[in-house]
Amino acid sequence: METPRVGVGVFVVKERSVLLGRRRSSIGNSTFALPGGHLEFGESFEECGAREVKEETGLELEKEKMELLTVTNNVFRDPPEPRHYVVVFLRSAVADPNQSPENTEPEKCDGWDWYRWDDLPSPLFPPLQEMVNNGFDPFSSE
Ligand code: 8DG
Ligand code: MG
Repeated sequence: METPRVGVGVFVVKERSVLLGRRRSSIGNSTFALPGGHLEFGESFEECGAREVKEETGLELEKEKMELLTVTNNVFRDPPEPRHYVVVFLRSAVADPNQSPENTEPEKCDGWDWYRWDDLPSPLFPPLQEMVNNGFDPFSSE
């Protein structure tokens, strides 16, 4: 029996834009999602978020300024891989605003780019689309 897992997603922000990439994955293939991944044993949410962003994009985050935004409970029922994730969302700026994202895991992503929050690409990863539909705004606490 599968058990729920913990995911961490990071809103890497720059002015009014967030970093998104098209997933290559059995879950949400070809949809635009945040960088992120699975919490490893012993990690803090912030350590996990910074590690995943570094692994997936090469970007260094401003670690001391990472903020906890929200938590969602996501059940992906579709075969071949039904999954249940509790996902913790963080927000962070990049340490060096001149550093550009790189597609360091091209088998997992088509490439990263900045998208304005009021002009997001389509299709979004369904759990991200649902957050948008619910009125979630990663900039509202600024
Ligand atoms: P890892 O093996 O490198 O640890 O993980 P990954 O392969 O990078 O995992 P992931 O699929 O990117 O993220 C884990 C789960 O988090 C994902 O399957 C579903 C959940 N998740 C959401 N929303 C988002 C999102 O916007 N981005 C990412 N990356 N994951 C998300 O519910
Ligand atoms: Mg990932």
